[in-house]
Amino acid sequence: MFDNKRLLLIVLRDPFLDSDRVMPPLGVMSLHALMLACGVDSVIENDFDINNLEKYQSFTHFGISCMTPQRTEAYQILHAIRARYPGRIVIIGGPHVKYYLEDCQQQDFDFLVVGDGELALQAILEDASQLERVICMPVSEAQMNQFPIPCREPSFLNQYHYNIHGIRATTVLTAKGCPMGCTFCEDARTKVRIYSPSYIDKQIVQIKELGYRGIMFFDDIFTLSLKRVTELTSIIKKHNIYFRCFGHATRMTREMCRLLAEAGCIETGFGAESGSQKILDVTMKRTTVQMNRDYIELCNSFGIRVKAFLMLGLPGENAQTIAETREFLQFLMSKRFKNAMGREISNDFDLTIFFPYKGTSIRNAMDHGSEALDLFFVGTPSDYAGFYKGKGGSSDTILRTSALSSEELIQIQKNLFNEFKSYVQLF
Ligand code: B12
Ligand code: SF4
Repeated sequence: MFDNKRLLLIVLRDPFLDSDRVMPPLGVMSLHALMLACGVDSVIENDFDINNLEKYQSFTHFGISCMTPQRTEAYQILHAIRARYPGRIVIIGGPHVKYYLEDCQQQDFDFLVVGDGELALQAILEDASQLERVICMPVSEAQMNQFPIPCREPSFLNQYHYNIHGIRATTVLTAKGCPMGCTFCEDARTKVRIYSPSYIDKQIVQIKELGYRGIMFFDDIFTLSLKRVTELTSIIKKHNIYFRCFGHATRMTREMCRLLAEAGCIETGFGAESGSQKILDVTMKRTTVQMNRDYIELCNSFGIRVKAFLMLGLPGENAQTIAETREFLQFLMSKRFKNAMGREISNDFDLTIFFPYKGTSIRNAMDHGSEALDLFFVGTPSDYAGFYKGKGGSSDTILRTSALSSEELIQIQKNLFNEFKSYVQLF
């Protein structure tokens, strides 16, 4: 069925990031594992050489994985393959296709895969003759758990360098999707599908065998419920590892925090978003500033460091909301506590400037010219790469509010960074 098919899965570069060799591309690693299991001769390329296309002569299919800031390279590669190897099948998938479908359709891709890639790629490789150009084949939770675990070939994985408190670490997903409805997020209200204990266990075993002792659980929200955290921590505990995950202030409880700490959690990331209640209300985050402060206190009391993710430039940002965010950072960053290794450490934060991707409620409101929304474009979004955390903490800024210009937002971001990053005491 898959005879004589050779698939090149292309992971694009991120020239705008400090490094694109930190977190490995789990989506592509999953597709690669499935393709190999189907008998397709699949290869991952994360350093595509557009000036040496001879290298790729033997491939019959090219699958490009794309996030919105990478679209320019994706389209350049498409044009180069078309010119050099007419007739070969070129597919685009990944988060960019989901919300920028019209943009992708204007390009000459053979297939555009919206959302999950597993069944779609299998169908294309098997027999593409009857397929529509735009393919959407969602995977059920049962199917997801039948697929092979992501391929963590050491020569590939070891190109990515990530650590948690100095411990060599890599990533795992225990679930996909998020039930929350944050107005700035593309993943809002996406179906939650969870991986089975054995699927997760297999990955931890594999990762430990590769010599890693740290794991970053990359689920949108790891702390979805006490039941789930109980299940997950009972699996993790057996492996004697340290880990990091994402929490949510509306879900975190003392019991949950205790289970996390006992299983080796040494850090949680969480979307604090802003120190201003007015802004939190606009994001529909369903949190209060006090809940965010309690979250920090609770985690720290169990020796868990908190990395708070904050944004500037959300609707209605002004001098008052900035002052409240500054106060929140002061609270977060002045804390000192002992971690699991008995060392005195501080919390940490990221402070980016909001970039309104298509598919988010805020962007939809902006595109419909909502008068009530105090947020305005200062340029045309498609002219911007569209990253929010680039080199040296920079953000691609295309917004202003009625009170603050985009230049002022950038300056405030720099000032707060300079002021509070000096508080960081890591390990
Ligand atoms: C882990 C992660 C990262 C990691 C690793 C990225 C990577 N290469 O995988 C790091 C930290 C590097 C990262 C960086 C950024 N990220 Co990110 N990231 C995520 C996160 C949290 C999980 C991604 C993941 O592993 N998902 C699980 C896998 C299984 O799913 P997947 O990757 O989507 O792949 C599936 C399908 O998309 C599809 N598919 C993917 N590729 C292909 C290719 C083909 C050929 C086919 C057929 C199908 C297909 O099949 C896969 C399996 O089902 C998502 C949010 C989310 N929950 O998805 C955001 C997310 C993808 N990131 C996002 C953004 C904005 C960024 C940054 C721009 C942020 C910044 N710094 O400014 C950068 C840009 C990096 C870049 N590559 O351009 C946005 C993307 C928005 C968009 N329109 O593109 C998301 C959706 C977050 C959000 N809610 O806004 N990110
Ligand atoms: S920001 Fe986080 S909690 Fe909110 S919808 Fe997105 S993934 Fe879910």
